[in-house]
Amino acid sequence: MSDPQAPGTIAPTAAWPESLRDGDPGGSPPRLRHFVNGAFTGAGATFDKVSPVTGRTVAEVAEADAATVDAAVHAARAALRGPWGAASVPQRAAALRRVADELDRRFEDLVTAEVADTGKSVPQARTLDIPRGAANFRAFADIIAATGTESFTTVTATGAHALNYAVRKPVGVVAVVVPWNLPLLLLTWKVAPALACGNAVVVKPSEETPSSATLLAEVMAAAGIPDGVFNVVHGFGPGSAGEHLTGHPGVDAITFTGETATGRAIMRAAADGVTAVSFELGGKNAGLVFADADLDAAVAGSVRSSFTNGGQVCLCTERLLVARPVFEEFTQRLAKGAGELVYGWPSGDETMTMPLISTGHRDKVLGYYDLARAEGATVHTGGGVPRFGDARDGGAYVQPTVLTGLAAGARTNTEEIFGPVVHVAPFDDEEEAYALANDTDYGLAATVWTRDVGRAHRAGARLDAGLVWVNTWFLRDLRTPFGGVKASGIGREGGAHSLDFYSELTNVCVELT
Ligand code: NAD
Ligand code: 6OD
Repeated sequence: MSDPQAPGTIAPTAAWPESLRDGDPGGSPPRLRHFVNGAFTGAGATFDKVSPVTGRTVAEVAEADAATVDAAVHAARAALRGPWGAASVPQRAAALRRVADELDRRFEDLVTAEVADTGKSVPQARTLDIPRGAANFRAFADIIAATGTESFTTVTATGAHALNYAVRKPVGVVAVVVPWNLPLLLLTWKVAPALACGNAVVVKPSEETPSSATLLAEVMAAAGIPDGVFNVVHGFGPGSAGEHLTGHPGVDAITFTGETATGRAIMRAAADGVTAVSFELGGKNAGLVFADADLDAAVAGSVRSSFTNGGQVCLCTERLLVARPVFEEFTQRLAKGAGELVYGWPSGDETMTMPLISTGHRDKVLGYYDLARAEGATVHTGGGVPRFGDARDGGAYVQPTVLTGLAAGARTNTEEIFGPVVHVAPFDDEEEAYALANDTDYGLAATVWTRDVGRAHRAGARLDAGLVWVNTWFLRDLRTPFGGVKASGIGREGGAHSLDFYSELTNVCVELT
């Protein structure tokens, strides 16, 4: 019997929109191009994007050289001198809503593109990833329309009387550099507020996930966003599009999501131009399970927080700290839950896990599985590579893995792995739980499972993290501050915090007497 989820049915070339195939409907891999000043362009060097599911080539992608990046930055600058630069807040909010509507219209194309690039399941792409594209644009249309600026009536000791008020202006040309784990979600999370504030953007998607950004360019054009306001350059980081863009003197601000080490490199590049940066970086997030927790919810929530998207979410829990009285039962049930995650093909309705983004990343994660054993860990489930006996054996899968027995300072317990792996350790009291959770260079997110309402609030105050979820995980309100402390980031985005990064405030002081 033929498998309805066999590679042929998930291979993108048959299903991808014509525009991604560079006029070749014959089924050869699509050629993805840059989008500069309202037109697709891309002669010159290319690289292959391969499927994490099968290892087969899914797209040939243009790689931007310095001249292409320069053209994109200049197109963005020119767009700011055109109608976009003169657009009012209601006009920009309306433009964002048109983009959201167009994203809804292209919803299934975007699902196809995202699944082809990442190997994530179609159900996850439909429910988690792709809806956030339109949601990000609608949220920032609402936020910019509803946000005023501060004003003060000033009376000085000498009797001067003045009105002070702030005018919000775009920063200018914003470079948007994003990773591969939630490609459209993370890209639009930055592009939407940047455009809401009247900027023009040059985006550099990850070399691993070029497709949804390319489709977003089509969406922008269809929504009537003027040429040059949204530009896409494809390529790698060092010595390629990423470095050309973040080191370009015409860039006024850089917003970046990715590894902490990359953040350091971009910060150095930004120093010359004293360019503003907003960084959403790595994590080694803790989950705290107290003895009074609803254990069913804590186990199910921890399976979700550690293994969603193959553990490739910056917010994923890699360190679980569990009250000693429930430690054994919790660990056993967590390992059972992890072992029961269904691999499937991405198009399968029941599929709950996914490959890692590449065989290179798989090898890094497997290296940590080996290191954990060498550091003395007990492996409760996983620890290796699943075998399928079909085309997925050419992909980048690893088994969801639950570990115990590591010292708090072990490398496996301190370095971000970014895969489906979690270490579980016991604690004896609340103080010890906070101390262990905070004993990390990172500080992005923490999750707390407790029925004690006082402890829920104490945890929020005591945990060194930008986000603390209590009895839930990755529940988002786009108006709230999002970002990390310590090595997990610089600044906050979300709601008014995004507006503060993507705009400049000029204070105007008018003498009234
Ligand atoms: P990465 O840092 O390797 O790459 C991110 C982007 O930066 C890519 O587009 C890449 O091409 C580009 N890049 C790489 N080197 C560059 C350089 N020197 N100059 C300019 N651009 C460069 O990260 P990744 O592997 O794509 O993503 C995984 C990482 O992202 C993890 O560390 C994860 O925690 C982090 N992340 C953080 C958040 C957050 O909100 N804090 C969200 C998602 C992912
Ligand atoms: O939900 C968001 O807005 C967001 N920035 C999520 C980041 C997830 C990291 O992988």
